[in-house]
Amino acid sequence: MSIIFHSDRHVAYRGFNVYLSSPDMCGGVLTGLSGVISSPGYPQEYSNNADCSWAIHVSNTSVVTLAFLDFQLENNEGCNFDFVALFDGPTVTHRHLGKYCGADKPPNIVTTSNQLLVVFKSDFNIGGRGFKAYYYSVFDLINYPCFWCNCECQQVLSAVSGNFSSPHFPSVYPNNINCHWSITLAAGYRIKLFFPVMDMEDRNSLSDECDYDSVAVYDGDSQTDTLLGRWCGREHPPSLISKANKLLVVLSTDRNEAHRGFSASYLGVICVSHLCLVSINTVTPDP
Ligand SMILES: [Ca+2]
Ligand SMILES: [Ca+2]
Repeated sequence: MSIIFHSDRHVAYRGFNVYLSSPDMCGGVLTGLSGVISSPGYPQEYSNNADCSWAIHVSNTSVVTLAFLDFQLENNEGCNFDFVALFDGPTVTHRHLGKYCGADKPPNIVTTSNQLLVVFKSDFNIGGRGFKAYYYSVFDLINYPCFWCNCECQQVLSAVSGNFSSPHFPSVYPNNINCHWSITLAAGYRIKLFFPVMDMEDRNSLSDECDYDSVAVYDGDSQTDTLLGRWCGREHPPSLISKANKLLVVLSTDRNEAHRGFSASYLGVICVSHLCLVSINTVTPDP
């Protein structure tokens, strides 16, 4: 069936709306965060010679879980007559996740990518109630470990000296992360920060900016405070001194190309005029 709609150069009306509700309609492309699919006519018996494909496509940073709520198809060994087949990607050439028939509900399926193909076929006779399943997208924590929750890299540091580094350092850092290290010392301290290692993706050669991956340092506890600098590539930041007792370090990475990252060390110092001394834990700073 095809529907062709033409309009000319002038005079327009509201148009029309078509509902495709034939019980034999099946398949489609689903891009919502979750959704329901069922065999044609469900819960009535599905038609013979059905051939339906649902391509489920969720966001790039997610994987798809499919759970069956009901399942009753003609049964035979090998599921050659009527079946539901699942593929770990958009086409039947992708990895086969299973082929099911009969009355046993298939197990829940989780893809390794953000796409799942569900194929339902029936042969020329003997049917069943069919199936109903729902899918939902689940955050892909394997490829995007820190994207959602900043789980590995949301740190508040309050010891008078310390070290920190990009996630997984000295192995490569993850893509798509946004990490914050917030150093807050007692009032009266200032913070001296230096980076023994800096190995990030290079600057964008067109803009000459650190557009891809970067380490930024702010002179305070938020990104609205003065930016002391933003670095990438193998540029070594100079050692930095905060104007007060707080510093914020932000690591951002884009979706591809990762390097070893950085390691950083900081010390609380007490400054009198231009002279800054490294403090010892037992010394109480003079505000
Ligand atoms: Ca059949
Ligand atoms: Ca990158």
